[in-house]
Amino acid sequence: MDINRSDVMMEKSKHLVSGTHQNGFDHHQELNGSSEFSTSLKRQQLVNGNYINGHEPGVVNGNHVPSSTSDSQIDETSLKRDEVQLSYDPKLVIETTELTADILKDLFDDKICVLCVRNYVPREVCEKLDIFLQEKGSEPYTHEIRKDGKVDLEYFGVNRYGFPLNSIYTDDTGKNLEKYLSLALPTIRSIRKAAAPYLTPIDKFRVELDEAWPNKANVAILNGRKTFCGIGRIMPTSLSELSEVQPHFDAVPTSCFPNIHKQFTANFYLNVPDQGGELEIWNIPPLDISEIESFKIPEDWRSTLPASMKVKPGQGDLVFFNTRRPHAITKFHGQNPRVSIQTFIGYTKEEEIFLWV
Ligand SMILES: O=C(O)CCC(=O)C(=O)O
Ligand SMILES: [Fe+2]
Repeated sequence: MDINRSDVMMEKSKHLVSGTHQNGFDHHQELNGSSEFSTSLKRQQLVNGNYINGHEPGVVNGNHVPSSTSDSQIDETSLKRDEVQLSYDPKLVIETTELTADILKDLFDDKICVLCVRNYVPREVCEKLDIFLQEKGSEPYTHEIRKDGKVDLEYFGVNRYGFPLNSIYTDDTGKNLEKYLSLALPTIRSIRKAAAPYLTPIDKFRVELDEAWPNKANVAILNGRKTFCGIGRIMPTSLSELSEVQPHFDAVPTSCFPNIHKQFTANFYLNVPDQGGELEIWNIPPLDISEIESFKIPEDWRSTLPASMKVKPGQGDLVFFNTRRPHAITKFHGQNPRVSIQTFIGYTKEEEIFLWV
């Protein structure tokens, strides 16, 4: 595994906490001391992606140690590696090679913040779909912003292939809903055709989730019809700053899915920029369903939040997290745009899963 492509780092300038563990950390260097932290770090270290669960990359067995945020050691886990301060609990960002019920449950219970499966999508599939999506995906993919009880759709430098559910939020004629439902399966099939003879990342994910999860795990149903999942997201380099400035959260209105209890997202990265383009996420409790529809993002939300965690996705990686935690994408440079396929995942109190976008 390439060292740079899987960086998980703390936002540089933000708090260097208590300092109990300010060991100079090198990925080939064992942490000294016998604290619980150093043990868990050896097991699950994701810093720079070199050691995961104590194994060399490529031979990770996918076992994960069920984690708990209640014994969070965030205040004790400040590490200094080069110029970067790392001060988060490494158990919050987990890599696995396999989607198992246990690891999914830890994510759904918010015991972990980010779940990654490196190289989930084979390179051939990334390349085929990257070409397809860059050619076809030119519509703006706007994001819903709640203002004074109303929803606005704003552009943050993401283009799309596929018609998303949020297009219905600002339309009360019903036309966009009909368009959304009638395009859902044809769009899924057009991406399937572009990836043939391989599986699309979403098809693989759907099957694996269904097999791993003990309860229902399927595409969502809206008005008795199957929804869309697996939208193409194309982010041109020149606009990448727009996604960084203001963190956001994603929360589908409960009027669409009355049973939704939590919302997650799965991103499959097909093309990634050389520098930047990290997923930045804040480990604060996900916004609650009861407050979410009236929650207004503060003007400078970023400055009110604690230090963030950053995960640098590599081509082919799957990154899975709770969308009701604030998150952003850092600006990027280099020749490659940032191209991904994404789906939301709803989770009910009955622990059923449904996908849509
Ligand atoms: O592209 C990413 O890394 C994250 C996209 C995002 O905001 C989401 O999936 O909710
Ligand atoms: Fe998001």
